[in-house]
Amino acid sequence: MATRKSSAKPNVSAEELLSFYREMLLIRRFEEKAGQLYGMGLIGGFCHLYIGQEAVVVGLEAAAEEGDKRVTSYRDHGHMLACGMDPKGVMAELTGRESGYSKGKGGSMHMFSKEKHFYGGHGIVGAQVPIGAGLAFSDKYKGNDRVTFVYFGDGAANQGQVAETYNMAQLWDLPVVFVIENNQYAMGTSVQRATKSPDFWERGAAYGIAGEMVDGMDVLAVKEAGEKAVAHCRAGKGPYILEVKTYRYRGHSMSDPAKYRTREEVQKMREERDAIEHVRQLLLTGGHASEDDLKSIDKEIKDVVNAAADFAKESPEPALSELWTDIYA
Ligand SMILES: Cc1ncc(C[n+]2csc(CCOP(=O)(O)OP(=O)(O)O)c2C)c(N)n1
Ligand SMILES: [Mg+2]
Repeated sequence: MATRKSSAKPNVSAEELLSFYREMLLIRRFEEKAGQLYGMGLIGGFCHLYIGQEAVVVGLEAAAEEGDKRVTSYRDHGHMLACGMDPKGVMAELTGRESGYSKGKGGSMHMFSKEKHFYGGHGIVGAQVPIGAGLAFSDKYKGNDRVTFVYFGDGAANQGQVAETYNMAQLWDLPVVFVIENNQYAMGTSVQRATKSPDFWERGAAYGIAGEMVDGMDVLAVKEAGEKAVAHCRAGKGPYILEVKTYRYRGHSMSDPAKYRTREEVQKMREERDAIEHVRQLLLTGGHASEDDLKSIDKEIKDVVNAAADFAKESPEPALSELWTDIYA
């Protein structure tokens, strides 16, 4: 913790720190609950948890404005919660219930909210990247100053469609922030085994795209970098690449025993770099909250998550007739 650049930043208000704490904790507790429900057989199919990466999306959402868009991969629960989607609707979708965001027919990887400008949830690695550029194109075409956040992983960053998208986005000055969530693994493949050019943000230089790397375990640093990126896009200067260095504590998905890394590696990140603990310490040492205040926030968040799980469990499964609705042919 001692090496964090922003720990001494005086400019963040107590209110903002508290909201970061709440938002990150909501994601973590929600994901822990999803893990439990998965273990109980209440969630089927794939389920990719976001635990460890909370500061990325919370920091960037703090830099977003109403009407900005977001699109991401299958590791998407945190993005949905951070942009304000209802935990009840998300949990109900995870458990395949009719009150879920996709009426129980999409599951963990396929949820959308037009109201919150959340465009999924994509199971095909990298597919969301050109889609995100398309969303940004629509805003540019309409002449508004909205920005699209496209989130993708270190594994996805090696794909050809990402390079093609960079080229077109820069050519057309599209207002898109490419957020590479570098959690250091793509399933069981570490970044070191996947590329000899591990500083993903630097690849933007080949297309003339500005960018930078940021500590993704520090929500304040993420927000600051996000604001810079967004200002660049809104000013009509085209895309921006943010490589956010982060870490996932759990396996790739619920079925991954994570044998490709040591327990000590994970433990070290949890103990020394945890983003929620970082903000907790800032709140306590800055005198913005007492241990009791934080305990009551924890309880409040647990209640929200338990209510979401109860709502999901009590909600019926989709009717059989739903098999024939919302399909193309
Ligand atoms: C086109 C494609 N290839 C392979 C897969 C299988 N797959 C799912 S996730 C994944 C790893 C992606 O890693 P990364 O982009 O780093 O994202 P993370 O899971 O770490 O968030 C792979 C290879 C897929 N879903 N789609
Ligand atoms: Mg990854």
